[in-house]
Amino acid sequence: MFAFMDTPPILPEQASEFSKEYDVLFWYIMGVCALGSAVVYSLLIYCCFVFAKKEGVAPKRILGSNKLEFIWTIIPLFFFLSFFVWGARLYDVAINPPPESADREYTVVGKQWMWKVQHPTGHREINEITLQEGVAVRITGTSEDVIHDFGIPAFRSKFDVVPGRYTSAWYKPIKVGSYHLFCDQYCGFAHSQMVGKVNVLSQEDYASFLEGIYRVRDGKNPVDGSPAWEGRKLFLKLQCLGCHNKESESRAPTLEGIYKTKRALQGGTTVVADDTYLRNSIRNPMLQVRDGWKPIMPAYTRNQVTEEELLNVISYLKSLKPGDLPSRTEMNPVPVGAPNVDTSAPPAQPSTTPKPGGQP
Ligand code: HEC
Ligand SMILES: [Cu+2]
Repeated sequence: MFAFMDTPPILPEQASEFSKEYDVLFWYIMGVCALGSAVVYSLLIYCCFVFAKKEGVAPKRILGSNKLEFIWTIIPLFFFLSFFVWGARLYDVAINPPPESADREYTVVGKQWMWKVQHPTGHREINEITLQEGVAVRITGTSEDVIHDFGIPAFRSKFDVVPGRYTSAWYKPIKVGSYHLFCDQYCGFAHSQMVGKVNVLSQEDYASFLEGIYRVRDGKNPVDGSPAWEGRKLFLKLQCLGCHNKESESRAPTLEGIYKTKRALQGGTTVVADDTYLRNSIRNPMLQVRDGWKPIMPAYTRNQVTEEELLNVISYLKSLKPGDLPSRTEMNPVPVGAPNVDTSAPPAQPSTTPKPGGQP
């Protein structure tokens, strides 16, 4: 209908059926508003000149015009009502999933600061949602903590996920590709990192995705889902890096190559850094304080790190070889799943002071 609607710099790609209808309304409202302003401002400028004060000429007395009043009420009213009727009709489309999507319901749980997605087939994803081209799906969401908003600009869709409630939307992707997923509701410290990817795959690729053969990752942002990788994310999120980093040899041990080595403790004893030692070092750092270090490390309780997460952190610590520990400037991790992000070049951000106790 309007070819210019596809222009990428103005609007995101149209990747769902709904986005096409939505954009027509968007441009209609834009057009009417632009035209309306053009008329108002031209009249304003016109009147400035035509009715300007003239020497020796007494102005004519004007006592209003019902005809004019009528015209400038009815015409805008017509346009405003057209916005309303059209908008309401589209809203109706947006909130009522088509019947064919009935048995394809995805669930999504928002949490500070990630998206957990589950497919109707049971597949789980974090900060990613993989869909099949041309297949309509429903999505139901809720939140574990605060209000988040599951927003996909390319689908022209967003809906709040609210703790204690289920909300939903539906999509019918029409274009294979990778699109942005955002949290569209400010939700705290790392809100800006609560982003991800929407992968729309062809039928064939989607089938191999379900079988686990298809690699959705593009290699640039290796969200490989391994425990060590998940642990690395936690290590950054929990701000362990504030003390344990490449640069701070004086503040806390670097932890590189720590696994299975002998650790000298205060009091003259020595222990081998096995899994239990690593676990205790995090849950209860006072238990075994390293010789020569101040006991300043805060204990991380279950509220801060669940047992599951702790296992991941420990896998990460075990994987650390000399030179592996991120530098302080990586305090703000690269958003997981962010499209086109090169993780090999972390953004140079000013380092922040760590908050003992982990999460802000
Ligand atoms: C406030 C600074 C600080 C923070 C934050 C901190 N640590 Fe520590 N950490 C220390 C210090 C100091 C030591 C050495 C003293 C001790 O053993 O308690 C230490 C010791 C350790 C050890 C034992 C090191 C060894 O050489 O045997 C491990 C493992 C460890 N920390 C992991 C973590 C993890 C994982 C986090 C994040 C969840 C974390 N630390 C957060 C300061 C910190
Ligand atoms: Cu959020």
